[in-house]
Amino acid sequence: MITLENYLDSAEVAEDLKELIVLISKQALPIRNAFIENQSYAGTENKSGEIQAELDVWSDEHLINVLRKSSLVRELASEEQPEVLKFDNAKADYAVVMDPLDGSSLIQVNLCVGTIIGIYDNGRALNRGEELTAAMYMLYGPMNVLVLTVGKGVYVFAMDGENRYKMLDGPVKMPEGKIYGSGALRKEWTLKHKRFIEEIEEDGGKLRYSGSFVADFHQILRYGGVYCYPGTDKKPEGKLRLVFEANPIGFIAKQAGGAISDGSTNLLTVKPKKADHKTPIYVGSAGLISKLESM
Ligand code: AHM
Ligand code: MG
Repeated sequence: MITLENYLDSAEVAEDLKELIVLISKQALPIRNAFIENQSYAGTENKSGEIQAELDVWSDEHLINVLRKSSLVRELASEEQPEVLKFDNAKADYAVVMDPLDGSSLIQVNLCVGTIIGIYDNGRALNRGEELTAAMYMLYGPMNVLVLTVGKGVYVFAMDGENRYKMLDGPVKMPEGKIYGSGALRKEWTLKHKRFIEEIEEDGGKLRYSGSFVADFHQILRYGGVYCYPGTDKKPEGKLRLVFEANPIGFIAKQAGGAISDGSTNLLTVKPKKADHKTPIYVGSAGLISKLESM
């Protein structure tokens, strides 16, 4: 049995980075335990104008407090915060970007949701995705699963009854597959997006879209295919965010042999203009992404 800690030692990760990753991984349990108590909507909006669920707010505050107290983090950018937070107690040079609870509208219907995290080692939160030091997500589904890369391949862990993570699998190789899911209304899709999806369907593609990016991506990671949230004529930048969603997930996809794009450019090379920079997202099997980019 290989634990998360054993893996981080064997990957020769710096002690303070190991401490940070393990600390974040331990928050899966309190976050999950909070699901029953915090079911309603908080009545506030985040910077993207989305209504925040109580749980979005709770998970955000919980992670902010834990990370502030750790003294390991200099800057923190959260999907639920209007500005990048700066902590003056930092003894280390890590910056964290996070979506504290992705897919939170699905909690009430008991579908899978998760926490997305990216870690930079230069003390600044707004960087290109390719500069990430580590990226991970925790999925709250039938199992509590942790998917992690420290830039040395992608590893999957599952939580046991004692809040310890054991390795399930890795390094993970994303296959070329035919699962697809797309956000935005079909009637609003651009011609290029429509053609891309139709070609996947003609090739035997199978639709799987839950409304939780992190869970939908996890399926793509294991079975191959593509997750899309396209831009539309009305919203050319789409719905999802470069810093908190695209970059950590894209870094994991790349480490597993997949790719991420806005339809024409590798998103990991894009410098964020601001914390809530939105972008169309296509993430999945390398062959499908390169086909899209050449269309
Ligand atoms: P969230 O971070 O507030 O949960 O919003 C992002 C979510 C993604 O998880 C999901 O893929 C998308 O929004 C679903 O949007 P839609 O309902 O428009 O398909
Ligand atoms: Mg999200």
